Amino acid sequence: MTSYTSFNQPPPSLGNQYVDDVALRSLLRRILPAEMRESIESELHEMGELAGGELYELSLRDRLNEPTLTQWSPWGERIDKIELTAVWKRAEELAATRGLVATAYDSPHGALARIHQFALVFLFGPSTDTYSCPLAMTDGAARCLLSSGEQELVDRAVPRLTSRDPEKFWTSGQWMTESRGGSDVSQTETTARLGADGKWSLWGRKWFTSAATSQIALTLARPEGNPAGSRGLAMFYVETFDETAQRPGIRVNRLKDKLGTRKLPTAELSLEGAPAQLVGATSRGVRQITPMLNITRTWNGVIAAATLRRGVALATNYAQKRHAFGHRLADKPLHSDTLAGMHAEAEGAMHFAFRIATLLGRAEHGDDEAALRLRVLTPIMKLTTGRQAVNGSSEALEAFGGAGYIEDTGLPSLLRDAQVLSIWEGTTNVLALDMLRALSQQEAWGAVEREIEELLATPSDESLKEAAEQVLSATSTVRAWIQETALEKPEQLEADARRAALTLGRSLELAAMIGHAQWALDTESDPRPAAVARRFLGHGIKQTQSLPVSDAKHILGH
Ligand code: MFK
Repeated sequence: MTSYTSFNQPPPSLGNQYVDDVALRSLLRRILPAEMRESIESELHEMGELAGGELYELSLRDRLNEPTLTQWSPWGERIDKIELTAVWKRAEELAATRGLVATAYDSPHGALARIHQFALVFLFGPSTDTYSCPLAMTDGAARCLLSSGEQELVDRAVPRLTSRDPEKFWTSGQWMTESRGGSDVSQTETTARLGADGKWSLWGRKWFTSAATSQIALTLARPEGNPAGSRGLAMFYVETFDETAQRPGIRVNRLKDKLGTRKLPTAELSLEGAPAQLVGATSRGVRQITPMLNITRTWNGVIAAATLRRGVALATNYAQKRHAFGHRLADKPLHSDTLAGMHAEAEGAMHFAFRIATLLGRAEHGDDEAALRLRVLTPIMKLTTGRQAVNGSSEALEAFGGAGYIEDTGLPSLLRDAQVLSIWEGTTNVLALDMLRALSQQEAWGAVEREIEELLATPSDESLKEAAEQVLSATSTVRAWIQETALEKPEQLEADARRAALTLGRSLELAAMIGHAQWALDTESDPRPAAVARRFLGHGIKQTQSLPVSDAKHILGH
């Protein structure tokens, strides 16, 4: 008689996500002073335990639950109530008590506070069904308000945005996207009206508002009478609930039906006289909101790296259990080769994201050189890691064969959730163009070159020396190309922007890996990071530099 229970596949499991992550721990040993590392070690350990244990298990159990919007009470009152999922409720509480935002603002570790914070985020993110989204915006809003110098608003909101008390903690939305706007924010149609009482109200429609349960939002609107275009926009602060817990002048029209991030309530809103406070001047609001964009883009990169790490952790664990063709998958050369490649991509992304976190911390503590570097490097990091997360998550699913395609393994959400990382906060192409704008500023190339020099240091290992030469060659080729083409063929330059950005992004990742690998060899006699860097180089850092615009036109029949 056939037994239907004779064969079953072993599911992947996760251990403590801090303890198991040799790459993260190696990085932290290099970039944090020993005393600081020891002082935060127990926090990281506890977060690693939550991420691999309670939160991961809860997210699997709660897989089918999604947020719901109830627009009307049974008695005909418009209520627009959004009910969150179990993981989000738990994540909200933990985010406050564990200081996922607060650590960046109240840590005693100065410029290194950002590393402390993002190490926690890196562990927390992949087990919390994209709760990183409201936290990223909250961090961005705190930074943006602090930069604005609007003391009354700072006093009112920042202590809540950075609170460790779940009862006081507020999150923020970032309402930028409109149906005509999208990436082109200059087409924003929402207007701001100044009443006779000297108070502003907002009128219009916001098309994608992530985490629509947030207590405040920063948004863009055009003060009545201002000219068209992005310079005619101003930035506003909105409190989304009044003292009776109603949404003042804000209607939630529906929650988006998205490919992924389905636990994240992303709403379409109508603003029908929503009370708002102007932040800064009555124009140039895009510039005013950029501190928020730069923080959320940094979070995006850290989460992209963490997503890659989660795929690698699950696939590596599974390969140790699953037998096929008479062997464990982990002992099959081709599968091991694929896994090693996934580790290399994940670690490249991690090094780049944490490097941006390092520079962010320095810039926030008055280092102008770090700020100069960040202006060019943040979009490059965001777009490079975003693409890696999509490709790497696809690879992670494939490492499970058919099981990776089955919903109740919980695996497909890795890929679906990763896809947003190259879309929101500026698509790959929008950020590549932003990089070109940043690189056109005087001093920008100098900043990139000084960054690469600092990352590479002076490798003495032969293979790392060779890799460093490839980094220098790739970046100087891109520089020469951009500078020549900008003058002679601007249309061609625009068409090549993504390729140039990805070459720079991968070169910067490799540079960071080389510097780290040499340190690991010298101080810990650890050859692993050098092997990882060589593997990453083996995947290639240079994109084809230029493909003729004329060919693209022929192909598209223009
Ligand atoms: C897991 C992590 C989760 C993350 C949270 C996700 C939440 C999701 C919420 C969203 O998705 S919100 C929507 C996000 N939308 C975007 O990111 C818009 C994408 N478009 C761009 O980024 C455009 O480049 C941009 C709208 C900024 C272009 O604006 P403009 O006004 O058409 O162009 P311009 O002239 O380049 O920029 C205006 C000013 O800002 C200029 O300064 P000046 O006025 O002094 O000349 C720029 O130099 C400055 N600027 C632009 N980008 C900057 C910046 N300054 C610093 N940093 C930047 N990144």
